[in-house]
Amino acid sequence: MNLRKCAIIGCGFVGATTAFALTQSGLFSELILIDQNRKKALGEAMDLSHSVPFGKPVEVVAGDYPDLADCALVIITAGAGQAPGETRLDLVHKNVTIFQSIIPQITRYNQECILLVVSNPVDILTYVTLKLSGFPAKRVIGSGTVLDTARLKFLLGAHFEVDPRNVHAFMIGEHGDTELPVYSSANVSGIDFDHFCESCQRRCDQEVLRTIYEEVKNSAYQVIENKGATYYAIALAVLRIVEALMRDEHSVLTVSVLPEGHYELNDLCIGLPAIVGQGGIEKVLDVPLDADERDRLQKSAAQMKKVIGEIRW
Ligand code: 6V0
Repeated sequence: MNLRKCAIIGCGFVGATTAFALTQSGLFSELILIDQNRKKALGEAMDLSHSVPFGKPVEVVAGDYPDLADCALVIITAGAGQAPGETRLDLVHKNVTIFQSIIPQITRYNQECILLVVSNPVDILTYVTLKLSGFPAKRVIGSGTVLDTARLKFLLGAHFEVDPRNVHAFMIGEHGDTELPVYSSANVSGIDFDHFCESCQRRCDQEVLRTIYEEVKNSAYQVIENKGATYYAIALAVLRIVEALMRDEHSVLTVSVLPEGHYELNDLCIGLPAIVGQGGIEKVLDVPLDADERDRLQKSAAQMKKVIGEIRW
């Protein structure tokens, strides 16, 4: 396995922007781009290669599935995106069919890599990837609510007038309409919101927190309505997961994972805080939830189970 070699399958907005972020990162020496539209992969590989003299040394090539043989990491961003007004779950049948063609082609050449799923609906497609690949759960990861958590931190940081990196709060559950914020343990550098609000004298009641949550949940719809797709923030969310994996950082990220009884959940993939390192998922964390959060997580999981039940395998 070559730890300096990564592949991206799907070179649309998200795949190409992720490729750009990865070329800037210096994490890899070889980046393989695969797309069913070969010309798109070729064009992206050429454009990115021309940026190398300004950045970090990396060979970017348009490839095919045999090139995956020694890749340590395969990122999947192939598939239809949401059209304005479409939910992520509306994409399920189209993208499951695409994954049914992609996953066996990956596993034919590589049984040892980590699979990082970004395409939507990401929790369902992570589960589909787990089942179709037969890989151990720790090596099948979805981008989950990493992006949603960033949106939550951004909005809370803006409200509190504090660096969002000092806001500690998670979005968990489905990367979609049933996701939820974990406010019960949220804090700004160790200071819980109630105490922080006393000192900063800004209004921060349940109504404000609810509005911020609604804004997180509706962010993608708003961006898609305005510019047709979301890709910069997800590309850096993917880079963040990739850094945790390739640098063995043991970082806590809200990735889409297979819980094994955590929060009484089984046999689905869903966004939960987990420790991510070189082997993939090292541990799913049992972050304390209050009764309302527990209830909402169960409802989100029930929605995932319903969709999984409708998959045509
Ligand atoms: P896009 O720009 O339409 O790109 C999709 C690409 O996939 C195209 O280049 C296609 O040619 C290619 N493709 C389709 N089928 C195949 C196949 N069988 N094999 C290889 N390539 C194929 O979409 P965009 O890049 O905007 O979005 C890609 C996916 O990411 C969508 O499902 C989005 O919904 C999803 N996103 C996930 C996010 C997350 O947080 N997880 C965030 C944003 C988008």
